[in-house]
Amino acid sequence: MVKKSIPIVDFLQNTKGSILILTHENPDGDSLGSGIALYKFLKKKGKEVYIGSKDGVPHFLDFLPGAEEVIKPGNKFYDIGIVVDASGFYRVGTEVKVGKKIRIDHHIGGDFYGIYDYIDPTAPATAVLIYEIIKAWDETAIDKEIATCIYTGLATDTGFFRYSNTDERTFELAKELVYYGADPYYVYTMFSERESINKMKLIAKVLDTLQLHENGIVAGITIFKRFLEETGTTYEDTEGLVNYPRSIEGVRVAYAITEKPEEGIWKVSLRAKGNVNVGKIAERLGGGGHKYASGAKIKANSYEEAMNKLLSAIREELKTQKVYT
Ligand SMILES: [Mn+2]
Repeated sequence: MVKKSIPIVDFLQNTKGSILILTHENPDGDSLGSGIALYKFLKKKGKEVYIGSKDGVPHFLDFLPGAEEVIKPGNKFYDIGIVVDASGFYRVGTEVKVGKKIRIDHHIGGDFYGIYDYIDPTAPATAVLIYEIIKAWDETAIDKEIATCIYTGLATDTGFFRYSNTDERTFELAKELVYYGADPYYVYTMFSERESINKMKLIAKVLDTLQLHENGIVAGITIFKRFLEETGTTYEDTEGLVNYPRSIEGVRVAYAITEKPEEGIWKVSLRAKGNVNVGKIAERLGGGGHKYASGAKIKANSYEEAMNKLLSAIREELKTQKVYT
């Protein structure tokens, strides 16, 4: 295989500056897996590098080798900031002091910082781009730990190889990562099968809010703040619940709407099944994301107002995309 020429590789090879890698807020497996993999690799290459996450490491990702080295970004200045798996530094969720900004990502659109950005919206996960960067530089540095982090990003962003972004290339990459030491059973059980009883109680409450709209094409759940208080859970435990309405037969668009009074907003997660682009629905609400997974924040004074805004955005976009025909 011919080695790809990637500008960010040259740049990082030649820099002596301090580097802060950043995940997006409420980091998922791809953001943290990608960030930690790059962090570990750059450290091996003798760079002064740090990995930061505003919200730390959630329980379901604390198995990632290197999770304990993740810091909360503070007031310190770093020469270079690299945001991974996010459409811009605004997604870090907190102010950071960095000189040069760089973005490594697979989201469509977003902010651009210059020629060292490495963005490919066709990649199933940002972890794939990290893998390409490492391979273009020195693939002998890939060890079991780095492979596990990259594999976690790839596996979680493809729903463990079930979503529509799963193709031949995804399995080829997974195969290489397993060769380098990633253990699919370990990653799956650590990520998916360490739930708390409290979370199960939260799921019961949330499923009780299930609603169908538009003759069953749209389904969604509501996560009220009081559910978290009543079950002793946190926002972290709401991750992935949107997959329940998505799993209903006939549903093409699924949503989860979460009450966040401390931010004065309702957070919406959207998932598509089949040929609907939910990224466009999120855009109508001022958010963004991918064709099959996206999100937005809705400002509203009541639940009814938030739902009206959400459902009209969905309706308008389903009309535009001719889903009703
Ligand atoms: Mn991702």
